[in-house]
Amino acid sequence: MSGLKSVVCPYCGFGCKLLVDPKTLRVKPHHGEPNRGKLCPKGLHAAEVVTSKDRLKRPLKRVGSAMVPISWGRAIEEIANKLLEIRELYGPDAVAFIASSKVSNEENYLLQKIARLFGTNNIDNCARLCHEASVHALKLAVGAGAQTNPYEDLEGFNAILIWGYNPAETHPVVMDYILRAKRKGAKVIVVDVRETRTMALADYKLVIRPGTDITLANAMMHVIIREELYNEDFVRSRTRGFSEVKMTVRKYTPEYAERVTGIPAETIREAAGAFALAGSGAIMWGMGLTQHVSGVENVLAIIDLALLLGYIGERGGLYPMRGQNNVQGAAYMGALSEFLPGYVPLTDERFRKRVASIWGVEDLPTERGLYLTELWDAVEEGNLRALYIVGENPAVSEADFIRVREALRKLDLLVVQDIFPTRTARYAHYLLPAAAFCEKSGSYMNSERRIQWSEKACEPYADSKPDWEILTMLGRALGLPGFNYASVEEVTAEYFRLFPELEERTVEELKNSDGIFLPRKRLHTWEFATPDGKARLIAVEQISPWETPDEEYPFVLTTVRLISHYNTGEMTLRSPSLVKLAGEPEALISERDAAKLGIADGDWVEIETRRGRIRMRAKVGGVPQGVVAVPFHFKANRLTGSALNKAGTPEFKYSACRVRKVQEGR
Ligand SMILES: Nc1nc2c(c(=O)[nH]1)N[C@H]1C(S)=C(S)[C@@H](COP(=O)(O)OP(=O)(O)OC[C@H]3O[C@@H](n4cnc5c(=O)[nH]c(N)nc54)[C@H](O)[C@@H]3O)O[C@H]1N2
Ligand SMILES: Nc1nc2c(c(=O)[nH]1)N[C@H]1C(S)=C(S)[C@@H](COP(=O)(O)OP(=O)(O)OC[C@H]3O[C@@H](n4cnc5c(=O)[nH]c(N)nc54)[C@H](O)[C@@H]3O)O[C@H]1N2
Ligand code: SF4
Ligand SMILES: [Mo]
Repeated sequence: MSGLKSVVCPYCGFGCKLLVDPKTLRVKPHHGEPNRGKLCPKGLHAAEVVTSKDRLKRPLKRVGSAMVPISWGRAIEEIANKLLEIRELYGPDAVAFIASSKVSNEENYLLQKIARLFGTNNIDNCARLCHEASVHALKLAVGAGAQTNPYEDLEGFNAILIWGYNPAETHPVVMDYILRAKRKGAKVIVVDVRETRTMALADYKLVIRPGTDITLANAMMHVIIREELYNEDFVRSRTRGFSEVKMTVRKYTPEYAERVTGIPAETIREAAGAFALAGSGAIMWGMGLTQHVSGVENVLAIIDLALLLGYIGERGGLYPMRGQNNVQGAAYMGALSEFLPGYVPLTDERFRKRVASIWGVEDLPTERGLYLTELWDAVEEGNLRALYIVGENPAVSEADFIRVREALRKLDLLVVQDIFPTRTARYAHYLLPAAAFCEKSGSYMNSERRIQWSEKACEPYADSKPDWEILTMLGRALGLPGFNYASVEEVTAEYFRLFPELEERTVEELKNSDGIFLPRKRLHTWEFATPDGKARLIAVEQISPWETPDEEYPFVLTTVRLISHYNTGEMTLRSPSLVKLAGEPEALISERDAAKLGIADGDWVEIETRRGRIRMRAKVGGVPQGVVAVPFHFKANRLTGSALNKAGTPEFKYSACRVRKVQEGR
């Protein structure tokens, strides 16, 4: 044996496995599934995060304005006492927990167990900022809130429609699957508000005006129904709601859609025809659809498109490509304020009581908890007094973050458990150092719902501890039943008991496999997960963004991702190789707008919204007139607005802004 440890990549939800040398921490790609010998730069340089000298070394406690060392035992005891005191005074819902889609299934499982045994459903994770609109739409339409097919199926489909999603930057390794499909003749259609790197390989490039996606989807369905290209058998036998959709899309002619979306009517006809005639196809989508006030409806529209064509099971798949390395696992483990583990509704009495009995109590709270994005108003209103955050950086990742920072400052108790002193940690009363990804073992679930075991490759840094150990101590200090775990495997075995598909499986089996799909590899092949087994075609109309451009703020601002930066940058900005690769951030502006404002490549510009302003260098080209795109990784959320969609996700992808040339960056 090589002695290399098989570790799940700590970055994106594609879920590559890294082979880590325990002595040098050097990384090589795993040659099996899912990454097949490939890694992107982030995975390749992941060890630089572990060895960063910025790592948190020991627990710290705020005393006045200073953070002073405190022992683990004292820190946990004081935190538990404070939480109990707040519960005594204000009730359990005055406390909230933010779980982390960066940590293992076991760790997410333990945190939501703590929250619910403590008495609250105030438990959430960054899925709320991300694909929760997809979860809600999928639940409504097909009954299950997750990706339907494995990555391997992508290679067999005749068409791939990529919508508001830029995997060339965000899931680089899935691009290999798309390229292999293309080499076999698959048609690739890309819909985005700008010419992305992903678009470079498209047969059909649809550059759309921000926020007009429903109009495009409806126009494509208009063409497909009109030209009788839809799958009549499938629609009749496996769906309900066709006549309403047919009626709704009648007025969305390609000519009408051209005026709204900016895409030529002929291109819409051709793309719709090509997708429908392919005979099989995947739809892959990302934040370009979900991060709008119309997020749920945007996703419903493209699910309708797939259902009309019968692109389900062997003939197609729905791919809401998940963001963080364990965001899918966090959801399955129940770290969401509206669902129990497995996306089971809180109101499902049978399941809830079963979970309660496994945990040694009678029942669990039934009322929906606060969404992550609702916490800040709750603090302002005096209803939320304490927040326990594991691996999340809301002071940077939440919309209109000035408001969030004010709320963080007002809390009676803020605990931050992270590997780094994050921007959020500046407001913490207690700062707990967590062990990083390869310093602990546990299981993770990637976007295709594959549970993978991640091995420990080295000892925790300084006095840091694995999150599951910290949470076990906390559960015990709070006096909750069952927090006696001596190993992470005991937690794995416990969560296996919650899922009928895993009940018979063992942790050993998981360790010795290329992963286990939960609940199974392909969903909806024969029937949908809805009560009657049929999918719902749900007609949707175009919905306006929350804040539209006007004379004062004439541009549309969108926020996007870059390959070598990751989310709030706490990890990637501490990785010297990635910082070197990344170069300086740039704001994209169209040639015409730049000429009008006298802006040239490399000039400093100031971008301002009703919330705030930031400065950045300009890059001319790549976006249509009227649109400005900035990377989200730095201070973009000084600008964004806090309006939420039905699933609680902010409209990160649409704000009204103005732009001017300035002399310098500060
Ligand atoms: N390198 C890197 N990889 C990452 C991450 C990272 O930060 N860096 N983050 C991870 C996470 S958490 C996530 S959720 C995923 C996200 O992965 P993606 O969804 O691919 O990420 P984004 O760049 O935020 O948005 C995708 C695209 O939406 C487009 N867009 C914006 N507005 C609209 C619109 O109105 N309509 C349409 N059709 N398109 C629009 C943008 O131009 C952008 O190209 O990436 C994951 N992978
Ligand atoms: N404007 C704009 N804003 C956005 C978006 C956008 O597209 N535009 N996208 C949104 C989306 S999709 C997402 S997912 C969010 C992401 O928002 P966040 O989840 O807040 O962002 P990250 O930077 O990924 O933060 C993860 C944190 O986990 C810590 N961490 C890493 N490993 C461990 C570990 O093992 N244990 C512990 N305890 N901590 C660990 C890291 O140090 C880091 O502080 O941002 C959202 N915000
Ligand atoms: S594609 Fe995603 S999982 Fe794979 S190495 Fe890159 S960041 Fe890691
Ligand atoms: Mo995300």
